[in-house]
Amino acid sequence: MDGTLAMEKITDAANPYRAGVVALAGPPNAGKSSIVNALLHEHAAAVSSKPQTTRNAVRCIFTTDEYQMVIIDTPGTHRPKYALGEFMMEETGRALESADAVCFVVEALCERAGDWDDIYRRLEKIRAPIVLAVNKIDRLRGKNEDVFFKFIEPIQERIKPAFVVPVSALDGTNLDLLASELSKFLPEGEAIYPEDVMMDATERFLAGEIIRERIFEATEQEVPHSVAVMIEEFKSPDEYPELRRIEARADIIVERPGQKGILIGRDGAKLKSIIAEARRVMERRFGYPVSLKLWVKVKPQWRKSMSGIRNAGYRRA
Ligand SMILES: Nc1nc2c(ncn2[C@@H]2O[C@H](COP(=O)(O)OP(=O)(O)OP(=O)(O)O)[C@@H](O)[C@H]2O)c(=O)[nH]1
Ligand SMILES: [Mg+2]
Repeated sequence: MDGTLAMEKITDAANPYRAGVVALAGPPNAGKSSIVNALLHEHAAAVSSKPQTTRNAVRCIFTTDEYQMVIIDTPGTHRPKYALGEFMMEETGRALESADAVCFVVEALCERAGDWDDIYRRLEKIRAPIVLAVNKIDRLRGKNEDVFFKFIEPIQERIKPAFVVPVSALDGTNLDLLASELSKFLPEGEAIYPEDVMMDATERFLAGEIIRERIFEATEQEVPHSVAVMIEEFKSPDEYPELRRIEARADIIVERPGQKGILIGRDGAKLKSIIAEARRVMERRFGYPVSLKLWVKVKPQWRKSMSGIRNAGYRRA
């Protein structure tokens, strides 16, 4: 018998493959989606400088030779004001319940850390182990380490994390360490998804997220939060080989005529630049030229009622 082969088998038995679910949770704007994207080396989840960018629990898949981690990127935990916020918090709640481990992501030295009581109460109900990821540490360069330890002390006391990792989604600091610490909590088992699958989401959904992300970055105050994107048509050459490009058409829903005016801009300039940006991102993501048509429609108070949010595409997957 070949000695090397026998050795490999023994090693495999000692390090069985692991597969399971990690939920990434935390306050809005902490950088959860950015961490997912940095881990996957792909612009998978929507990211913006505005809080409450993520609205659905999005399953992303990180596969290595040793484990497959299904990372659920969740909407940032906040006290909902409207039906849309309630939907978002249900998404986060279900993700937390289904997780083998929770990665609690906070922004280093965040000034709102005193307001996280609701989040702590949620985490206290969870049985899964918690890893604390303190993100944006690139901003701490040159600062005294004591500031960092003073910041994390009350968080540690409250959630009793199994491990604390200072990370930066921006420059990649400690992301490997974070993934390997989280992987230790995954149960033994076969991979759930094929190894080349990076997200459990349709291209149609991703297209909507890309457009919404561009709108979040291009608008201010209430406007981004009042926007929903509904993909009305999405035809890809993968499905329609006679096409040479992706043909997508979407409605942008806003709550007030004034918001429609802002999104369209003078002579349509704002909408044109949103279309150009979204096309650029979609072309890179999907690997085809993209024709994109957007219409802005007003649906008063859509995010304030269950029927409103359902009609805007927010329903339980
Ligand atoms: N300096 C710095 N900025 C970061 C880092 N990670 C994320 N950001 C920025 O923080 C902002 C929020 O990032 P997101 O990834 O959208 O945050 P999120 O936690 O997913 O937010 P919600 O989806 O709203 O809950 C964006 O402007 C990011 O570019 C980091 O490590 N360093
Ligand atoms: Mg997010």
